Amino acid sequence: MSKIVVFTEEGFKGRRAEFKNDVRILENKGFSKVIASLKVIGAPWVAYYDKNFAGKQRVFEEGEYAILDDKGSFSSLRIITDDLDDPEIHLFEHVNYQGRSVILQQETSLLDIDFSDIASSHKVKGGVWVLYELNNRQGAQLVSFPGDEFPSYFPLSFNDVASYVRPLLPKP
Ligand SMILES: [Ca+2]
Repeated sequence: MSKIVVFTEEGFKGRRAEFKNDVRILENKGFSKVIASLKVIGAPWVAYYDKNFAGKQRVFEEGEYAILDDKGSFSSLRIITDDLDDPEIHLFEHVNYQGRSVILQQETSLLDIDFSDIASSHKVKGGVWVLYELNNRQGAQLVSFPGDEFPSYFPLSFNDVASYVRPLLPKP
């Protein structure tokens, strides 16, 4: 059974709660902007700075996270139950799917394909994708789901930022 266990202090200490379904408003559970460590069992989750799956975000795959860079920041939690097979994302140089484009089906450094700090819109044809501000899975993240179409990164404060992308992979 997939779940996330959250704690109000680093090192899995403090108050604790377990969730098996999306939590749109952590405040209602008494855990708004207090999560300091967490454990993920099974399916991956996305944690968001704002309620209702908005604002800055970070993906957590199965594992234990004793210390969080984003300690005390999260306001909502979303479990990823989407089909992770056949990942494919189309990135575009300009907003509204204009300009140069690339089609990606696997983890890619955008520096290697001369597309770093360029993307302004995208369409996800399959899988769940994580876009990163910096190379090698570093910096701010943007998580996008199957069928998502983002015509502009400006509202997301992610324009001409992405340097690295990867699909989440299904468990063997
Ligand atoms: Ca651009």
